[in-house]
Amino acid sequence: MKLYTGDLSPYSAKIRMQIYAMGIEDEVEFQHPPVEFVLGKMSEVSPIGRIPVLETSSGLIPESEVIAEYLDEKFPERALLGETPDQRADVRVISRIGDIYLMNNIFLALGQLNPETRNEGVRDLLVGQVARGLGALEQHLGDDAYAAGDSLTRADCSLVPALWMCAGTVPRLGVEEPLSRHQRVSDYWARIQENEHAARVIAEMNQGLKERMDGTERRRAEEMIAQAQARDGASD
Ligand SMILES: N[C@@H](CCC(=O)N[C@@H](CS)C(=O)NCC(=O)O)C(=O)O
Repeated sequence: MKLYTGDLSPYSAKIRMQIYAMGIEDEVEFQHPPVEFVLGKMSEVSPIGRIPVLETSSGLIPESEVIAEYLDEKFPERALLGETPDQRADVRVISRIGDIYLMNNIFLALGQLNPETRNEGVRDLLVGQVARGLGALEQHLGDDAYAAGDSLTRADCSLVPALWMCAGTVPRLGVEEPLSRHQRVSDYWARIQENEHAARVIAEMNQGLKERMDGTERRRAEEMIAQAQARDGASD
């Protein structure tokens, strides 16, 4: 299998963390997304047009949560969904908080990062939704070492990139860092960063952010486009 993934992509980081924690790195090859992604034409490859995408022998699977379920079903002895129906429900709820109420709203707010062009109404609406999601998470987290019990589950894989964005991206919108208002969430965030798989994807996202800021990502994209044009030219 191949996973189309980007270091900076939090939804991809969620799947990479699951793969690391399941110990199935030998089963999945990581690849930069194809040139269509760079050209804003990823929907020509995968209709939803976003990463991560998992390529299997039968085709392409988009959507991180669907990929996560697929990997758990493919390697059931290593699944990270929890032991009982109640624990699995808990894992799913926390994962949805990470994906839908935190990451999705922060993604929508990315267009408001530039203070020169920022629409504060849009920013406040979305940051308000993130605050509401964190309030819900505060009530769902316990004092266990991990998000849904005493072992690592997919809830942690979704929360790590989501909280990384809350801690690092939200303040770049010109608002206060939102985690510190929630004691359990803050304590969890401090704890989970000590986990080896969490630390690994956090380092990868930080590297991806550095490469975006210092132009490395843009140069890589330009090279991919030039190579694709050369290939197209050669096949004419
Ligand atoms: N719901 C999707 C969201 C994926 C997503 O938004 N991916 C971002 C990168 S982290 C992306 O591909 N953005 C490109 C775009 O929006 O065109 C999932 O869970 O996989």
